[in-house]
Amino acid sequence: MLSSNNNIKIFVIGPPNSGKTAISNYLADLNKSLSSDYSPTQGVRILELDQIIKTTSKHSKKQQQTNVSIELWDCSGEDRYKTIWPNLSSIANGLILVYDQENRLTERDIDEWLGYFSLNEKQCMIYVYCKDNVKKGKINNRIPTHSVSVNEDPDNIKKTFDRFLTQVYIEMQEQLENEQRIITE
Ligand SMILES: Nc1nc2c(ncn2[C@@H]2O[C@H](COP(=O)(O)OP(=O)(O)OP(=O)(O)O)[C@@H](O)[C@H]2O)c(=O)[nH]1
Ligand SMILES: [Mg+2]
Repeated sequence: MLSSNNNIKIFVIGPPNSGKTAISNYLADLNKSLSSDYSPTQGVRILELDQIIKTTSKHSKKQQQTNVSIELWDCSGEDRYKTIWPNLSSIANGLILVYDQENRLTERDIDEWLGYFSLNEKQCMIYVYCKDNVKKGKINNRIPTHSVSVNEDPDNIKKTFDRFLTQVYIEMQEQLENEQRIITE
């Protein structure tokens, strides 16, 4: 299905109380207006943000900037909603899996969560949410994984999110080009 490249839907999933809403609020600049008490998300809440993506043209090698509107789908971590995610998979352009550093997910858990969405590895990223202090160290997940903290090092969330967004955008462009090629062949 051909889709507009300037609207990017990123789903934020993971276990309950793992930091999905905290991270989503930070990315959408909502931190100041909301209490930091834990309040479980019901179903899904959609946060909107605008961003500029910088890429290099494959043909002219020139730098180009594109204004994109992003929808962050901050999903509930409750089991009862899990059956809904595969139905929404076709509209998702990117997926962020969040888990708490105190409640780490196994490779099997990670595969199960990512399996609700049929996206490729370039469209996925993992955040290990650290409530207090960020424990550095290499994490061997097959998907790019970053330890992040809203309180301690929020800039790292922004930096890694921007990089991920560019990668998702490039992947969307490539998929669109492939679809167009199939149509015109
Ligand atoms: N700094 C900050 N912390 C928050 C914010 N929202 C939640 N938290 C804290 O972050 C931790 C995780 O909470 P959430 O991010 O709401 O958890 P979640 O993964 O969205 O949980 P579910 O919605 O139930 O699936 C809790 O300890 C909250 O107190 C926020 O806006 N800012
Ligand atoms: Mg939430």
